[in-house]
Amino acid sequence: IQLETELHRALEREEFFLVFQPQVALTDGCIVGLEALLRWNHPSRGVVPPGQFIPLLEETGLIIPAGEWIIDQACAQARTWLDTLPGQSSLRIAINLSPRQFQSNNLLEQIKNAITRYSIPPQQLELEVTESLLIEDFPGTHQLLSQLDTIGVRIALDDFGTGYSALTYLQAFPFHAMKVDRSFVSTVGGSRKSEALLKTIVQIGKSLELEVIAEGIETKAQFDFLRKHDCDLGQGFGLARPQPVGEVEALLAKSHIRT
Ligand code: G
Ligand code: G
Ligand code: NA
Ligand code: MN
Repeated sequence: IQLETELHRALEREEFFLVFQPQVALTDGCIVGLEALLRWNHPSRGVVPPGQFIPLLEETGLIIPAGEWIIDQACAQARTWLDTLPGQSSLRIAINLSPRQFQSNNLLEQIKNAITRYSIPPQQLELEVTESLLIEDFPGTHQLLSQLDTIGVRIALDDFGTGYSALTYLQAFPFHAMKVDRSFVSTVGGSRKSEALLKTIVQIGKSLELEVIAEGIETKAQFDFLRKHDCDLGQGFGLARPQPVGEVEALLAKSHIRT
């Protein structure tokens, strides 16, 4: 209850901030994109991890105004980087969207407004959605995702493999990318069967002409395995942790990142 009252105030008191985790091309280690991740700087508890407050934002409906702030903030930051960092003109920004935000009636407007306000090339904005969204409301969701596809933004299926993973979703919705859940990545070096499964998931994505992003890369063995098996991009603590803005700039200044 306490936390809920404080969450209401967090937005107006500007206690939320974004950190960014690099998405790296496995072929050459270049940073292709940055995933924005929400943090809450609580006045007495310090930085609260999202697992502790995103569910509460969703239950209270506060994820709608907070989500609008995240979209605006991430695009504003992208504009700053596009303007100030030489050689980063094709940098992408990824934003997580909760299923609740799709029920807000003006998600499409929010995205259009942000890309217009900050002149973000639409193909440089990626929206991450989870399977739970697809399960909830098929017709409305499909239409909205198609409208987003039409304006040119990219859509990624996040945490692939953790939910029901109906493979039909992959071709029924206009996805540009598949994010392989880190539970599969963590099996590298384990059983032959689990490695075969990871390899097969990557192949499914590739054969559907999706960009495949592996999440949760922590070791060189995982990086090498995924690269060998044709995965496009990687993300994980072994490459770079989610970082505040200033540190991202230092990372972008380096030519490439490897495990
Ligand atoms: O950053 P971290 O790994 O602690 O995030 C934990 C969870 O919170 C993840 O499932 C992540 O997708 C979610 N999350 C982080 N930032 C955002 C955000 O801006 N919006 C939404 N909807 N979820 C987020
Ligand atoms: O649900 P989503 O995929 O958006 O969650 C992203 C979350 O995963 C972030 O909170 C981020 O902190 C976390 N994360 C990113 N890289 C790694 C990693 O290598 N290992 C683990 N355990 N978590 C990671
Ligand atoms: Na995500
Ligand atoms: Mn994920």
